[in-house]
Formats: sequence, structure tokens, C-alpha cells
Amino acid sequence: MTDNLHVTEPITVSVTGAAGQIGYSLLFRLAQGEVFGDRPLNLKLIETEQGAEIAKGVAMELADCAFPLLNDMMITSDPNEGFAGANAAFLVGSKPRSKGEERADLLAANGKIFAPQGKAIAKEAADDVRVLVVGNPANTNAAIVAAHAEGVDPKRITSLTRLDHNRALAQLADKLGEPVKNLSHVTVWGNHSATQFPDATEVRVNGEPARGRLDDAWVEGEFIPRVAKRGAEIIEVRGRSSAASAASAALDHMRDWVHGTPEDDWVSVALPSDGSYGIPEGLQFGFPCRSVNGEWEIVQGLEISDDQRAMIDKNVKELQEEWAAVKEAGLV
Ligand code: NAX
Repeated sequence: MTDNLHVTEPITVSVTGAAGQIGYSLLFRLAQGEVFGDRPLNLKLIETEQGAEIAKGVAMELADCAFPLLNDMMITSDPNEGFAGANAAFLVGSKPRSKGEERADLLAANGKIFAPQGKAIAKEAADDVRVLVVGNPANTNAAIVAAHAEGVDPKRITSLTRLDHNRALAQLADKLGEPVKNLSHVTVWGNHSATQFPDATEVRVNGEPARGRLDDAWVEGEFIPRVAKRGAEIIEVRGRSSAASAASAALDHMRDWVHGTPEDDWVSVALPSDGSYGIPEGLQFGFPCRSVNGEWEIVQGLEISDDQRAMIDKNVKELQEEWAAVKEAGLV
């Protein structure tokens, strides 16, 4: 058989928040084939009724790129239609926090978005669906999706910590005077919030342990807070929240999930805990992960010091509080 007789089935990818700024940075790279290789793409753009008008313009531009892999495209506000047959779903659209809004109100508003999306994924998506929640509060939104996606393996419902991971790599590369490609073994534990724990304990340069090249005062006083608050720093300088870097991280996450991570490195992924490192089971938590045969595996066996444990515990507490608020609001 020659190569041109090989038939490649299209892959169906759903993206919520398709008219937003992350959507605008994500969709074109997806359609170019950055994540799923040479598989033709059926794109489903999911937006609010108001956003659907803008999404039409995005779809027009996608068409105008004449991407050879873009097989089919549709726009909808109906989650059942939007997730039908989805092999991958990027859940980007969410309700941003308004000035003075209480966290409980924000969680309630997002529950109304993510609970029906979870149900629709369970009902309509393909059996091999991979879900990545980007919309904030990402970890807890993913947990809401999982609670409503009955029958879907919770390990297939993840949330984005890769942007924090990439930010940590960039800061460390700069400090060490090394290109990013030489660095490995960085982890961001916990919640995608200012409480997150960017952890440089295991960092390596060209495979050699490099923590000794970083002084503690810099790690604790600059590195950790700067990565954790990088989103706010971008807003201050750019006037809008991170978009292209968030989209890039979302593509990295999905590409590595599908194609695997290098054997001698790991990436940071938020997924339901299996109890590893004493994190309560089920909590959507950022871990060091490898993708093996298309599935995320939490890296085992890392030694955790008391200082690391204290940072991890803060994240456990915060995520448990978010989950308690979700329950109190009757969202699960
Ligand atoms: P935008 O406000 O530009 O776009 C959001 C889009 O989502 C809008 O077009 C809106 O109409 C749509 N939307 C709202 N509810 C929807 C629903 N029920 N179904 C479908 N679409 C819906 O925000 P953008 O800058 O694109 O950010 C999107 C989300 O990503 C926000 O929640 C933001 O906080 C979050 N982020 C998460 C990051 C992460 O690392 N996890 C980093 C970047 C970003 O801050």
C-alpha cells in the first residue's frame, strides 16, 4: 500500500469561548495542524448567542486561511450540538470575575456554564474525548464538569496549569542564562491561582541537577511570587489578560497528551488526584505528569520536603474551600 492510499479519519474538536481573545489565538494554530498532526479537523465553535455573531467573523477568517486540514466548521450555542462527536474539547469560555464580585457568586455563575457542558460531553462526545478546561477558576470548573459528566473517565477531564509551567521555565531560563530547551523537571503544583506552587527543586539543565545554581532568596522571594502573579503582571503591562501565551500553553497540553512527553522530562497538568503525594483523591490538582500511550500519569517517587509540603497544603486547602462553596451553592 502506498502512503496516498492511507485514509486519515477527521478529528472533531470543540472550542468554547471561540469569539474571545484566547480563542482567537488558539483556533488558527489548531487548524494549521499543530496538535493533531495531519488529521483533517472538524471544528465546532461554541459561543453564547451574543458571542456567536463574532464567532462568525472568526470562522470567516479561518476559511480565508484556506488551511488544507480544515475539513468542516460550525458555530453553535447549544452544548449538545457543540460537543457531538468531540474527540477533544477546549473549554475556554467562562464568566470573568467582575469588580467587587464575591467568589461564591463567581463560582455559581460558572457552575451554570460548566455543569450543562459536563452533561453534554457525557451525552454527546466521543468515547475517547480529552477535555481541557482553561476558563477560570479552571481547576474547580473542571471538577464541576467531571461531577456532571457521568460515565466519562475523570482522568480525561483536565485543567490548564501549563501556562504557569511555561512561565516558570521562562523565569528559570532567564535566571540561569540558559535557553529554555536546556531546562527540564519543573513542576507547578496545585491551583491555577496566586496560591500555586511553582517548584524549582528538581530543575535540571541538560539533564544535570541545577537547583544549586539558584539561591534560596531568589527562589522564594522572586521566582515563586513572580510566576504565581504573572497573569496580573501581564494585565498591568498589556492592559488585557494573557491570551496568546494561554492559547500556546493549551495547545502544548493537548499535543503532549495525544503524542506523549519526552521520557526524560515531565510537564505540569491539573487533573483529579489519585491520592499521590497525599493530595485528597478527586481534587483537581496540578501535578508533574508524563503522557504515556495517550494517558496522563502522575510522576511518582519525588521526595517532598517540609517547605514543599507547606506550599502544597495551602493549595489543597484553597481548592477544598472552592469545592465547599460549589457544594454550598448546590452546583453538584
Ligand atoms: P474573553 O472574555 O476574551 O472571551 C471569553 C469568551 O467566552 C467570550 O467570547 C464569551 O462570549 C465566551 N463565553 C462565555 N460563556 C460562554 C459559554 N457558556 N459557552 C461558550 N462561550 C462562552 O476571555 P479570554 O481572554 O479568551 O479568557 C477566557 C478564560 O480563560 C477566562 O476565564 C480567563 O480567566 C481564562 N484564563 C485562564 C488561564 C489559565 O492558565 N488557566 C490563563 C489565561 C486566562 O486568564
